[in-house]
This record gives sequence, C-alpha cells and structure tokens, in this order.
Amino acid sequence: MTASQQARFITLEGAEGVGKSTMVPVLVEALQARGIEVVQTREPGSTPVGERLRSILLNGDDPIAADAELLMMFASRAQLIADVIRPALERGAWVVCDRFTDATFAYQGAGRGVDFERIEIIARWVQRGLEPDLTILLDADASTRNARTRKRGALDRIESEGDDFFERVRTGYLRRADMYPDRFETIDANPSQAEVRAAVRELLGRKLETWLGIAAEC
Ligand code: Z5A
Repeated sequence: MTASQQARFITLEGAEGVGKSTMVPVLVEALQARGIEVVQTREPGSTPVGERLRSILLNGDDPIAADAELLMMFASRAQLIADVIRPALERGAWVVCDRFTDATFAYQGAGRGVDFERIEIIARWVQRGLEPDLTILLDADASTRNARTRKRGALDRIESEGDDFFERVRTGYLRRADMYPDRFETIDANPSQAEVRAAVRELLGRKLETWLGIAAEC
C-alpha cells in the first residue's frame, strides 16, 4: 500500500454541545463522495460490549469512582480497537470516530483530576501505537455550548456536571491541542452550523490534498 492509499483515522473532539455529532456526517459524506470507504464510530460504545459500558457510564445511578470510570472508558476503547478500528484500517477503510483518547485526557484528566501521566500509561498499553492521523477539535465558549445543550431533556451522568467541570474539560482539550500541533486542527465552533460545516469541509479538503497528493474539493 502506498502512502497515498493508506487508510486514515480521524477523530472529532470537543466539550459537550460543541456540535461534534452534527459534524461527523459532514466528514463521512465528504469522504464517501470521493469513493473512500468510511467506518463511523463513537465512544464510548460502537461494539456490543462498548454499548453496555456506555449504558453503565452514562445512564447508571450508582456512583462511579474516577479510576473506575477511566478504566471503563479504556475497556470500551480496547474492544472498539480490536473489533472495529484495526480491522477497518487494515482492509483500507478510513475511520471517523466521535471522540477517542483525547476525551479521556479532557474529561477524566482535566475534568476529574486523574493524572495525565497515569492516563498516558494506559493509553500506550491499550492503543499499542495506534494514534489518530487527524483530530478535529471543535471549540466553543460556555455560553454557546449551554445554549445548544439547553434544548435537551433529561441529562445523563456526565452531562449533569456543572459549568466548572466543562470549562476544565475545554481547557484540557486546548492543552492537548497545544501538545500535539501536528495532529490537532482546532475549529471555532461558535458560528452557525453552515459556517462550521464549511470550515470542516475546507479543513478536510486541505488534508486530503496533503494525504492524497491531489487537489481535493470537498
Ligand atoms: N466521555 C468521557 O468522559 N471520556 C471518554 O474517554 C469518552 C467520553 C470517549 C459521551 O456522550 C460522553 O462520554 C460525553 C463525554 C464522555 N459526555 N459528555 N458530556 P455522548 O456521546 O452522548 O455526547 P457528547 O459526545 O458529549 O455529544 P453531545 O453532548 O451530544 O454534543 P455534540 O455532539 O458536541 O453536539 P451535537 O449533538 O452535534 O449538537 C448539539 C445541539 O446543537 C444540536 O441541537 C445541534 O443541532 C446544535 N448545533 C450543532 N452545531 C451547531 C451550530 N454550529 N450552531 C447552532 N447549533 C448547533
């Protein structure tokens, strides 16, 4: 397989309500329009075991210790890597994942206060060298995020955290973006959906040009 044929692993990140789930299909459709096979996943979840863990993590009433939450996030990730991500990349399909390990650094690390170094050790163990080729961080201020999440009904266990928690999460993401400038692309997610969608498509076009070596209109 040449470098231009190599399958790519793209992740979308951001604090809740920035609009990731809205932008995932934008990426997927733009890639499919170029004839690229795309596998779409979300974390935690996207496997039978991962979905059961997701239900415990988000919907359960029992208190969960920060370390247990961290390990369940990685358990879901380990299953997803084994069942879906590695097989997809190995057969040449691209993977677009709504959240991955940067979310763990942001939520369990910056949000809950688990040491980044401890998360790093588990990430190396679980991922065995697998890293996203591109991480798109959608960044929006608290008032924008709150306005978007206010429309929701019942809040899940993590959504029920307060504004301070989500500001720490946002800061954690920005710290990750500073640490890995070659992998991260940060998009201002405050503007309208149409503007953010255009920014995502423009970014993907630039990346495809670099990766595939051809002008790539998205
Ligand atoms: N979590 C963790 O703690 N550790 C980890 O390692 C991982 C995850 C992997 C997963 O929940 C939770 O797990 C998440 C982090 C934690 N918890 N939180 N909070 P999820 O998958 O159910 O939820 P989410 O990932 O947080 O997504 P979300 O809250 O639904 O937000 P979003 O995907 O960023 O937003 P959206 O659903 O695309 O948009 C929200 C609304 O805004 C919707 O009505 C849109 O139509 C609207 N929208 C979107 N973009 C715009 C713009 N640009 N303008 C106006 N309105 C917009």
